[in-house]
Amino acid sequence: MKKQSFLLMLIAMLTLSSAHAHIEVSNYWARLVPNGMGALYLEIKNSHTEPDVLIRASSPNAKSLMIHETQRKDNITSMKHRMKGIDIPANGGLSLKPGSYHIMIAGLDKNLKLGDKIEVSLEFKKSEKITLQPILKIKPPTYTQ
Ligand SMILES: [Cu+2]
Repeated sequence: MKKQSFLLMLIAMLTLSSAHAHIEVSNYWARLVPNGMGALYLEIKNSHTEPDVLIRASSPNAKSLMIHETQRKDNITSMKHRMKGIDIPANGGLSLKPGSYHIMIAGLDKNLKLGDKIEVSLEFKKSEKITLQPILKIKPPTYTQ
């Protein structure tokens, strides 16, 4: 193959891969709980043939966002900080929902109230960063204590 045609093919491939978004985020909302804490829930769909990882979340409206996993063992609920993020399977999805994975929000801006939107950026190992504007709501958890 000539060097020039190889370069053209490479450019075409790069254009194709950047034009197609493999990660889609839907059904996102945030729960506001007293004392500046909150939790973010969402669904991630990965239409790529390779797995990805949700590695980090950040928001200009809060001091810190952490990826957590709620675990229930012998009737005791605890939260685990997922330091390395959460895997998103290839051609699959991941749900962050009450009683399971969630993004813990700490030090939320005190001026925010129910019905307000916050801005959250999600970072992935492979895919580009996604910015969302979830609404602050209150919903009961899906599990009982
Ligand atoms: Cu948590």
